[in-house]
Amino acid sequence: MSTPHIERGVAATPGQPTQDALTHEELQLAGRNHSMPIEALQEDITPAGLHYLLVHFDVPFLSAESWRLRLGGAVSNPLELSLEDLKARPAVTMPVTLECAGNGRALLQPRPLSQPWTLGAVGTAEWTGTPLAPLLEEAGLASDAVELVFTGADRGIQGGAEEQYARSLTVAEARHPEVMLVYAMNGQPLPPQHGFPVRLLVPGWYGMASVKWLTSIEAVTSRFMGYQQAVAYHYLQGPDGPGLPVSHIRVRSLMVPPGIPDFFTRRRVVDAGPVMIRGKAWSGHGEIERVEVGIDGEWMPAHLDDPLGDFAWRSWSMVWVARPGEHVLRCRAMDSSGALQPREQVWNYQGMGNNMAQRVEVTVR
Ligand SMILES: Nc1nc2c(c(=O)[nH]1)N[C@H]1C(S)=C(S)[C@@H](COP(=O)(O)O)O[C@H]1N2
Ligand SMILES: [Mo]
Repeated sequence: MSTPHIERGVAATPGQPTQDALTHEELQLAGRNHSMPIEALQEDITPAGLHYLLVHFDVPFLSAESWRLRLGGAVSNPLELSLEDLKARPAVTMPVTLECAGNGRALLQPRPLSQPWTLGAVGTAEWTGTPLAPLLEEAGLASDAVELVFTGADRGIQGGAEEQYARSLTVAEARHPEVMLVYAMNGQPLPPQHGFPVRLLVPGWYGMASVKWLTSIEAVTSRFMGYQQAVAYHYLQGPDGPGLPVSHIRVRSLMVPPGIPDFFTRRRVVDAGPVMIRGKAWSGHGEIERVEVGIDGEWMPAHLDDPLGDFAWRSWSMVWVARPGEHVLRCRAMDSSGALQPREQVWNYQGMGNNMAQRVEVTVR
């Protein structure tokens, strides 16, 4: 692990690591973009209002009537679709866990300056929409098309570049059957902040791939180099890239902190005796195969419930007989690729893919 260069007492530069107190800029982002309250992990489906939220620029308020999706570029048959056109197509409803690639960023030392997530940048909604692959088929991708660029209606400046929010997928990635254009969340039209009227949903990938307020899909014949694709969302050791791109969600588990919280510190207080520890585990690299709970450093297997879906978190539980005193609870999951959550996180410059085993300090009385 390389030790990053830290500057103190200078104006905040996004992406720069810091050990200073939370900055005004981070507070501003934290107020706009909220976590899922961690106790909502007890629900299989996260109510829309409790689902985490991340908006880079401003929420665009779009009209369902005048909204159109253009599918063009390197295609033989460009399409222009209304919301009614999409709703008339075959519909699929699926529970999908979304997690922000920056989840856990604020726990890193030093802290990369950006949205300062602790652990709650995750949620699982039931999304309804229509699969993308048949639409690509209808549009007739040119034989030299290599990627599809998905562009949202929101615009802003990041890293000095003024752009619409846009991300790409390779043709092969975009053709996966689970990739959808979704127009409903938990049975209701998408709320404005979650992409009304239509967003892309890329199950198994970190959230940045699921472009909200989608207005255009363009087939391109060379790799897309937009900011959100080529600069942001990379595993880097310093400001100069390129580094590996962030894509699928790394295996992670979280528990509902037991007992009751202290208001200010959120430290937990639990009564002695049997305590049911529960939580969720998920991965974009395969099924969850094992969850372990660590009590003061001793790891024990948790019970796994049946999976909720191929791209949704899985419930787990374990009974802990709590004895009076101070305790540290942790949890970690392993997926079918063999990946296991680390006990300590390897630092990276943008604070991406932090899946360190959660730590919950508990006082048993
Ligand atoms: N158009 C657009 N799409 C976007 C974003 C955005 O700012 N603009 N944020 C992305 C990121 S980084 C994440 S983590 C998810 C968050 O989705 P949610 O707010 O519905 O939870 O949306 C992604 N799609
Ligand atoms: Mo994100």
